[in-house]
Amino acid sequence: AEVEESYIMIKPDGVQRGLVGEIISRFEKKGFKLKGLKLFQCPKDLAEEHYKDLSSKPFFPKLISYITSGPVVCMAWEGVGVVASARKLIGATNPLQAEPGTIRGDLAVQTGRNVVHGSDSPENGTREIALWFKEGELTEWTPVQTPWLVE
Ligand code: YYY
Ligand code: MG
Repeated sequence: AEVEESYIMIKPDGVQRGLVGEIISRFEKKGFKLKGLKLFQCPKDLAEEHYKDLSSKPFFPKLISYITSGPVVCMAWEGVGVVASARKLIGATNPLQAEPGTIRGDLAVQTGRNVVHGSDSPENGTREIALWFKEGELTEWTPVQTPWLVE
């Protein structure tokens, strides 16, 4: 697998329910590298751009009002195979179908309140990070643990 980046976002329900530390911890413990992190009130136009591929779906208006209903935690994570791995850590879109051990499987009940977003391809990872973060908000650094994670 290649070094990739994924846009991971704790949705307003995750923030309101006090799950920020728990969710960040799962990606930290896995061994990915955090490159950007902020608490952010998402404006409607950004939510619509982020989810533009779903704009024709019947649930789109509810999705936009949910995502803009309170602060979200925006994160950029980097690592070998991070996009697919983060999707596995997050679990299925419908939390009732998500496996135990996944974030949604452990912490959520409904699709419309599924606590976290993760990019679905490396291309979208890069696109979404550019959409949600401004220049200067991302860091370049080498965690001391890197040689103990990657040969
Ligand atoms: O990538 P993922 O978040 O697992 O699902 P998507 O199919 O990209 O849908 C994005 C988002 O839309 C989902 O996390 C909840 C919401 N949604 C919904 O409210 N109802 C659906 N039937 C499908 C998706
Ligand atoms: Mg998606």
